[in-house]
This record gives sequence, C-alpha cells and structure tokens, in this order.
Amino acid sequence: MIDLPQLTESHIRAWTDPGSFGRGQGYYRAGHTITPRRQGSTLKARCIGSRPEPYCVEITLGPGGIARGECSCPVGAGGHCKHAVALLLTWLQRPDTFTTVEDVETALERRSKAELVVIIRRMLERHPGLEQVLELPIFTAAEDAPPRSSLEANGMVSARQSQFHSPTPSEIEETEFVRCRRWAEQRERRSCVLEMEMRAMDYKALQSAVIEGDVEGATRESQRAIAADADPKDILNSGLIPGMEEVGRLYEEGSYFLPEMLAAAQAMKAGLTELRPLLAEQDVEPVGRVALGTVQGDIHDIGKNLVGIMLEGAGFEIVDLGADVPPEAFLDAASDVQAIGLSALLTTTMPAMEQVIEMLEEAGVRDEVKVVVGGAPVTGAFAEKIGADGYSPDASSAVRKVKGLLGI
Ligand code: B1M
Repeated sequence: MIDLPQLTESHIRAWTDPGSFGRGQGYYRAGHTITPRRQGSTLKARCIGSRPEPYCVEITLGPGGIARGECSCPVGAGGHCKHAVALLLTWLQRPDTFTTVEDVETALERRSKAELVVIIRRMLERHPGLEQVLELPIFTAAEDAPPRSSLEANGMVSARQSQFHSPTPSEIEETEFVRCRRWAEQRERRSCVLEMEMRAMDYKALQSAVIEGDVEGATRESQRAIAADADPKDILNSGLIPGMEEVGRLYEEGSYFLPEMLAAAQAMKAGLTELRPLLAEQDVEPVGRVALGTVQGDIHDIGKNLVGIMLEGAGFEIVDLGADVPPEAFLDAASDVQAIGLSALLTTTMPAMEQVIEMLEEAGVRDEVKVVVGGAPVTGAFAEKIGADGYSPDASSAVRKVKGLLGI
C-alpha cells in the first residue's frame, strides 16, 4: 500500500477558494460524500449535489500534497469545487470509511471477452456519447503508450504538409504534445466511465424490484449489476435474497398476500435468469448427476432452483424434477443419478421427504444413491431423524455437501 502524504485542513483551504471551502465543509458535515474509496494515491467518491445523479469526484495526492483533482459537477474542472473539499475532509477526518479498490485495468483484465462485451454494450446504452471513444483506433499493447515518433505515419502531419513543408522541431513538439494529451484524455475518460459503472453499485433498486414484484425492474437491475462487474454471488446475496426475505416478513405481518408473494417470486426468478450463466460455469464435463425436486404438496421452487444453479456451477448435471414432485418420480430418477436433492419450504410438506427415503429403501436402491435435504424449515436434526445422508442450510453448502458425500 502506497503511503499518502499527511494532509491538513490548510492544505485543503489552499487548494480551493474560500467560498467552496465553506460549502464543502457543510457538504462534509451533512454526509454528502458517498462510497469513498482509495485507488493507489487517488481518492474517489460520489458526492450528492444539486442534480439527481451524484457527481463523480476524485483527487490524486502526490509527495507535495494534493497533485490533481477532477469532479463531474459543472464547475469541477481541476477539482477545486465544494465536492472535492467534502471528499478531502472525509479523508482527513474519517480515513477508515475509505475502501481500497483494485485499479480498473487489473479488474478488466480478469474479465472474459464475453463479459467485456456485455459491459461495453450496457455502457453504450447508458452513455451514447461513448460510441465516439470506441470509434477511436484501439491501441495494441505495444502502441498503448504515448506515441513519440513517425508523425506522418500516425496521421499527425498531413500528406500536403509533408510534401511542401518539413515540420520544424517546435511544430513537431507541439503536435506530439497535442496527440499525447488527447491520448491521455481518452485513456482517462475510458477508465473513469468504466470505473463509475463498475463501482457505483447499490442493490436497493434490485431489492425494491423483488419486493414490488417488478419483473422488468428485477431483470434490468440484475443486468445493470452484471454490467457493472458486480460479483454474481453478491448480486444474489445482497440484492435478490434480502428482497425476498422482506417479502416473507411482509407476508408474516399481514401486509402482503399470496398475489404479492407470487409476483415477488416471478421478479426473483427473472433476476436469477440473468445470473444463471454467471453462477454456473458452462462447457464443463459433468462431475456427476443429481436429481432435484421440491417434495409433493409444495410448490416453492426458488430455493431448489438456486441449489440446482450452484450444483451446475460446480460441474454437476441436474435432473430437475420440478416442484410438487410425488415420491415415485424421485424413485424413478434414482437409478440414473448419484444423488437426490429434496427441498421443502412448508412444515406440512417435510414428512414427504421421509416418504421418499422410505420408498427408496423399500425398492432396495437406498444404498445406491445419496439423499440430501434442505429448505427453510428443515434442520440437521430432522435430516438425521428421517435417515437422509445430508442436510444443507443454503445453496452453496449444498454443493459442498453433495461433493463431500460423493467423494468429489
Ligand atoms: Co410461500 N410460504 N406459501 N409462497 N413463501 C413461505 C415459505 C412462508 C415461510 C411464508 C411465511 O409465512 N412467512 C410460509 C411457510 C410457513 C411454514 O410452513 N413454516 C409460506 C406459506 C404458508 C405458503 C402458502 C401455504 C400460503 C397459502 O396458500 N396460504 C402457499 C403454499 C403453496 C404450496 O406450496 N402448496 C405459499 C405459496 C407461495 C407462492 C406460490 C406465492 C410463492 C412461491 C413461488 C415459487 O417458489 N415459485 C411463495 C413464496 C415466494 C414464499 C416466500 C415469501 C419466499 C420463499 C423463497 O423463495 N425464498 C416464503 C417466505 C420466506 O422464505 N421468507 C414463503 C427465497 C429462497 C432463495 O430461499 O427457498 O429458503 P429458500 O431456499 C434456500 C434455502 O432454504 C436452501 O437453499 C436456498 C438458497 O439459499 N434450500 C436448500 C432450499 N432447498 C434446498 C435443498 C437443498 C439444500 C438447501 O438440498 C437439496
């Protein structure tokens, strides 16, 4: 971690004008600086200003104090505005609130080509002006540094110029300077927009979409989070699942009824559809086959689907028997799989799990297949009582459990 110079309030005062300093203090105290983060020697944040979209502000510190700044607000060129002051005061008073982030280039290098295409497509939808940036020549690794020579080859000296006039050293210097500056600006712009897209994540909108049963919203917000490079597990655990938990709470307190719960389930499924390809790796040789189903009498299938996605992600082939599955269907599937996963969400349908195990025993195939059970009301003790091989409280541990039982 790079050591940053010790800032003082007088450094910040000297960096800005007195009016902005006073207003920046007010912004700092009112908590206008959000998502503060540090990337090397650059401090970044979004700052709530007078427009609905927060401004994007960043300050780079150098050995002598504040080296450069920028803010997307109308007066933010050079970063001497009140938003920059609020950011600097946050760094001065509450450095612990800054998260350290990886630089954009490293984060992008980890992405596959397909993921990059999705990110770029979404960025273009939201920032049509970016198309111009994409139309610029793409630098190769060797060229991805400010050009230093062969002006004519680079198109900086026109054919006409070169025919009638050899550029003087100062003209060459100036042209190189202009080109280098443009190059730096392009790079900076590409990197800034990507960074904004990738980091400005907030799952409130996704949670609300699930709670409100807004299928389109859940799809859009999930796509947005994916495009912004959020970890799919994070989208699931911080966006979709908390939304659904809130739905359960509203149902329990009597504010929601079945139709609302059903709509929420559809919104959650829409979000899961977007995440599925990312949660489950594709094109892998199956490491085993697992039959999955929600037991008879129970139509809750979201948790079961999630378990299926995670198992798929771990390389298993899934035989999805669906929901409200009669014991006979599990028995039929038993000869073709190494494990059976039973899900139940209702206390009243838990006994159906025991029926499946009994049926497997009666048919003499119990030892040929592992049985794992799960679902909100199911416990380890219950699993043991009914003679299941394993129990998992959630989808990721279900993968570990199945792998463990099959010795994979
Ligand atoms: Co229903 N419902 N519901 N519901 N519903 C619950 C489950 C309930 C807790 C709501 C409440 O009262 N707070 C309650 C059950 C109470 C109880 O028995 N203890 C309930 C009820 C009562 C009912 C009805 C009876 C209501 C009625 O008709 N009066 C009715 C039953 C219909 C039926 O099945 N016959 C009913 C209907 C429905 C809808 C159809 C509207 C809809 C389901 C739509 C669908 O799934 N396609 C629905 C919903 C959405 C819910 C809640 C709100 C959400 C369930 C969910 O999807 N959670 C739920 C309340 C809640 O959970 N807070 C509720 C998200 C999901 C990711 O979590 O399923 O727990 P979960 O799965 C987790 C883990 O449990 C685990 O991993 C998953 C991921 O981490 N897991 C496994 C699940 N299966 C696993 C298998 C494994 C391993 C882990 O190994 C194989």
